[in-house]
Amino acid sequence: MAGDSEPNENHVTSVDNSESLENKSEVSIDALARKVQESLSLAKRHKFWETQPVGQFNELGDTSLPEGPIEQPTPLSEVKQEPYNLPSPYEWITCDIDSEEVCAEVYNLLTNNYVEDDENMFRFNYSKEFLRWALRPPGYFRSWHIGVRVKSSKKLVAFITGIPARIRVRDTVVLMAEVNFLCVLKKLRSKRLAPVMIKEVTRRVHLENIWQAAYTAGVVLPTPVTTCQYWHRSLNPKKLIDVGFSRLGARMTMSRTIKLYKLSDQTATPGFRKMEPHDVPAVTRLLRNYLQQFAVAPDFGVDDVEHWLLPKEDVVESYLVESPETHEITDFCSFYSLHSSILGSQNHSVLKAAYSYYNVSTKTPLLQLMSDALIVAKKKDFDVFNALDVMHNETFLKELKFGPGDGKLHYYLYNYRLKHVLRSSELGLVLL
Ligand code: MYA
Repeated sequence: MAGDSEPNENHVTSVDNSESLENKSEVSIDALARKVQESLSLAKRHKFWETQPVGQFNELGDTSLPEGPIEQPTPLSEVKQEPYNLPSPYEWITCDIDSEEVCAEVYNLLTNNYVEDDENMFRFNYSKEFLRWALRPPGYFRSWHIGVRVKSSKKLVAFITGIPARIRVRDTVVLMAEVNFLCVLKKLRSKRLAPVMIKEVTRRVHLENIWQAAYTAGVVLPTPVTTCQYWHRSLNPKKLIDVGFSRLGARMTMSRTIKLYKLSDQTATPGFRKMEPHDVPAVTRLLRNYLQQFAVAPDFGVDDVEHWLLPKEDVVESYLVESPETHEITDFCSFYSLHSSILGSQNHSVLKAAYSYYNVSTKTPLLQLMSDALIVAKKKDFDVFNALDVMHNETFLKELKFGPGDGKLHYYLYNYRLKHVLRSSELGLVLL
């Protein structure tokens, strides 16, 4: 998550060659090599994921395998009707995210236990309104919002969710579950609870006759369809440096850094304005057309655009360009608001981050559109603007002074094989 304003140094581990190997027999070198090989493959074994219908590491590069579902659906009557067994102190619950009380429990679990950066300096802090938005798209299933409680105390200790989505993979639109917010209380980690939770969400997705899923993770699992990198654009460089999110560049002073990241007060594009409800049909047309060019992208209808892209205070922001002459909607940009808790700072507790969502440029150059997005994000008091190198984002990142982050995000499909790993620019899907 943390972004560096200057590139990291490479620390190459070197082998000590001071003692010549010449006198040692080849056998012992062979044995050593085998040992290293074994320990490496042991470290890479995935006891759970090896049992799942996902592309496996040993299949990578095997283009004889067909693209598409790995396993065929089973008749619904054969889907297990009862939940999977949990260790005896725990019980399943279906979370009613509409309930203020349940939403607060989920919020607290995630705020204290969800994703952190590698150095444990920041932790995602999804707001309650964000969670409600993320978990209740058109056609959502309440049964896919799954919690685990301690039977005796009723404390919520784990969570996982799915939401339905139509995702196009090349020419085929596949009904999928987008799985997110997998979280186990810190104290209960490494007890193999996650595989049970994944199996339970899979069972509940199967009960709705859906057999594929999409998800992202910071960890490498069998096997990513693509790997993306986060880029960060400082909006409030002083705060970012104060809290250790970024570092002062070499030969830079604070005042030069502030000047470097300064943005204009006014957006530049004539006709640039906030999206309104009456724009939904035009934005749907624009977005559908645009997403067509990517290998994997959502198949958004008007209801999806209304839900995912109509501005919602402190959750999602969308702007578009309406031609002053023709009143045609020609371009669109959006970002969502996802703050992080700052774990060790005296002066600040929240890092306010805007995340680039879906952007479409047909008339306004993408660079100019995103420059305007930065200006409105700065006005709304965000500290940083984040973007993945998906879609055409690479064309504006460097020029708009984004710096590469140290985190990678891997995208996965469940029960759907792609013949080739995708470049991140071939991906048209942003998961929250
Ligand atoms: S990504 C966000 C994940 N959440 C966090 O990073 C929050 C902080 N971490 C935690 O809460 C825990 O560390 C979690 C693991 C819960 C992540 N995705 O119980 P364990 C595998 C998938 O002993 P714990 C998101 O939400 C791991 O490789 N698998 O481990 C998308 C090992 O399996 P294997 C993961 O640390 C989630 C096993 O779990 C992940 O206590 C998509 C160890 O289990 C991960 N992020 O708990 C889920 N991390 O031995 C898949 C570890 O094989 C959905 N593991 O290596 C699949 C589609 C399902 C629907 C299908 C429908 C058709």
